[in-house]
Amino acid sequence: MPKTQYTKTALKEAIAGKLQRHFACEVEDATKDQVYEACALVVRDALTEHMIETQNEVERDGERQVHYLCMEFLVGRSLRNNAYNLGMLDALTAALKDMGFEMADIFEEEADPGLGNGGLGRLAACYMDGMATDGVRGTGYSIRYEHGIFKQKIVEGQQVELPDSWLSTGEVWQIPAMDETREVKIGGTVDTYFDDNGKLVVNYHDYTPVLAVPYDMPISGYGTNNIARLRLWKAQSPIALDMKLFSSGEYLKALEKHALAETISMVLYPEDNHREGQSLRLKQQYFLVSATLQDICAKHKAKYGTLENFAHKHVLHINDTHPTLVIPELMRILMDENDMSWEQAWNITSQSVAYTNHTVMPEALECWPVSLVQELMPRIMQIIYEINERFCKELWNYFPNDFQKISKLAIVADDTVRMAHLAIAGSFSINGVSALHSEILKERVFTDFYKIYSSKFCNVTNGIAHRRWLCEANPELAELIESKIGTGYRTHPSELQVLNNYADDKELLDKLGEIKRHNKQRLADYIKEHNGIEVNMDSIFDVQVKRLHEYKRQMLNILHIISLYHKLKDNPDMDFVPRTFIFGSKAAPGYAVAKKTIQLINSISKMIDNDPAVRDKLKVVFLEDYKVSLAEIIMPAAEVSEQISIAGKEASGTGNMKFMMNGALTIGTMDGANVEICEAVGKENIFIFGMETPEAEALAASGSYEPMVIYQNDPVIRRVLDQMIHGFGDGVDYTDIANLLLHGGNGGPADRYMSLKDFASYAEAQERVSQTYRDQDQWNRMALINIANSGRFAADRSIAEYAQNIWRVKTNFAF
Ligand code: GPW
Repeated sequence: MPKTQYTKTALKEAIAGKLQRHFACEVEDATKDQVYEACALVVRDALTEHMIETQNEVERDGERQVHYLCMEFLVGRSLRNNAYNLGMLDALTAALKDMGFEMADIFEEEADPGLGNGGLGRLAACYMDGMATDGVRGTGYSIRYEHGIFKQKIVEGQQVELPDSWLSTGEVWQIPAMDETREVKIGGTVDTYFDDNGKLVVNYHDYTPVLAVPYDMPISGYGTNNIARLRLWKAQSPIALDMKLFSSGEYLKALEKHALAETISMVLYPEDNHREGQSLRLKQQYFLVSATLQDICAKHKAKYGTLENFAHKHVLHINDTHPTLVIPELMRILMDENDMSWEQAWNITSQSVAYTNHTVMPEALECWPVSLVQELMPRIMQIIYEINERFCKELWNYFPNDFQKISKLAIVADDTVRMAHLAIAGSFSINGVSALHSEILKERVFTDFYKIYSSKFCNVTNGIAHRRWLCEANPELAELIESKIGTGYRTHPSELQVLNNYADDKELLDKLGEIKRHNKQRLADYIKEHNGIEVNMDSIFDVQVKRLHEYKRQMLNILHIISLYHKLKDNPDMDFVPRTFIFGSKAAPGYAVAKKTIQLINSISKMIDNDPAVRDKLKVVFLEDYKVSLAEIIMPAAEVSEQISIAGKEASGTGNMKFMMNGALTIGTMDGANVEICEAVGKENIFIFGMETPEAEALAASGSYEPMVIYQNDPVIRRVLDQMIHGFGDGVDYTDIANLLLHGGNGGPADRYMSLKDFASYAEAQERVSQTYRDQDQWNRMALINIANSGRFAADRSIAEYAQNIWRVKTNFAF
């Protein structure tokens, strides 16, 4: 437990002190942003103290450490989270109240650090929380993007991207460690030879040096002083070198190199589940990997004098293939800088790296042109070639004479480097992120690799930071839970199961309904303020928030909404359970269909809101700029959670877990972690619909799917699509979307993700949702069962599994 106790009086004094010293002002004159900063500084003092203690301990006991590399960490706001974890939230709230401020207003001052796109980045952040809490010695590594994910504005129904600047309020949580600055070499040429003593010599020429400056964010855990450190690298140009070039007259070259260096950490690529193949992105990847490994190796050598025991002391965990260059980069450091043989270096490398795959979408599997890798990191390309050569020889033993198979599995082929193949060849563990996804990896995506390396494959189902997503985001619900089962679930989330005993406790169920209503009201107020739409508090709050992607099938939801609109238009007085459909989603700026889908949602929203015949029963709201802090308002207010991807494509999903934990009921396909949610709550407490994976895959493979036939035979669908062609009264033409569904386009088949095929089953499940909602006792009972069985989706549990089964490090978590 944390040793320090924080009293209101002590905090007031500390905050006043910070205000004086940092802003030269008294509490009475302080603005909200100054108070935020002062609070952050007070909290930070506690964190840095703990971080030093944790670092000293790691240094002292020399136990195996986990290094978690990820191009994204969507950490969310820090002030409330740290205050909660340190056990000072109540005292801080009271202190601020005394000083004349509302805690919630002060939290609002903090910008949401958007250093990620969606699920992948948020997962990494949840895992930092889990590592800190479980007592795992973990460090996260990423890039300190100056601009995170863009800020989304909706202008005339369309997404407009604005740059996001988070550093002004985010900097306070970062402690620079200038003395641990590293240099990364980009580009140039390299020559290698063996000298007279048989020693490998590698010479670099004309490369661009880029400084990697570390900024450390201390990530607190709950009920512990253990800190997980998030090290963010900032790219900087080495000024001194530029000056030399300036004086020798190479003015342009100096400027160019300077600019190149600094752009590396300028912006996060906004594509989710998609590779763009930009050269700057590859530079970012190598920058992250090289700086991180140099850092780890330098410290290791300082302690042990050798890297021979590296694999005993470190795990390099790569979050998807984006940091796969750790494999050749570690080989480079071991061989070129530490005189190891290939064999020794390979043993160490392949015993240090563990890889998590997060997608089966072919367009997201990374491949880099050999020419680009060659140009940007020539020595790394040499090493990859050699890895490939040896790997193909190994494959030959398994598949003798099968040239076709070997070229299919090779790391380098058709002038591209296949990052997933490199990751599999160079790691000791490969895992998927839900039971279903891990099976699909073994059986379909990496079938032949699985034949060779079956023992390397495993599963760790994703988990979420339940303290952030339940205790902090939904304090009223947490209080209710704690009044029944105590606070043990905060560190032993499986204790939530005790709530199953209250499934028939009418008083508790009513209370649950009341709390949901409060949270709905908060969201309704937000919607009123931001969208100018008045929502019906008695309607079902039905939510789909996630990145916009065709495979996630926001389109299926939309088609169904249009069909409900028609139903109501035909029969305005029908007995209809009112529904508010809420969307929140960013589209990659270059993803035209996704952007048009956002526009479509907004066109429908407007049409319905302008129609007095339906607008009290049906409503569509598109919430602008979906992000972590907005999700913290949405999750507690949701009643229906839309998890409707086509089966077999969503690796796991994590929003599904956040909703469930807040008592929303899932309408979903048997995809990703939905399968395990269904197993946890039982089929009677979830609304499952649609094709399952084998059926969906068989139909896609057969090439016999014809959405046109469905259009011709199903009058409901026909009317929906006809309306899409005719438009929604605002002059925007959606024929292109209708065509994509009926005829295909962009090189893809008609209705690639089979929304029409699953439509009838989805509509039927939605009808069950409405009928169930009529019985509020029954609904609340189902909500309770969802909450009670959500404990297994806590990140603490996932981290404990990684620690036990993959990393082989100790954890405090008790299963
Ligand atoms: F393509 N995921 C994501 F695998 O949010 F890299 N962005 C990504 O770029 C990728 C995956 C990548 C998501 C998955 O789509 C989601 O199903 C999963 O729950 C999440 O990663 C965390 O594992």
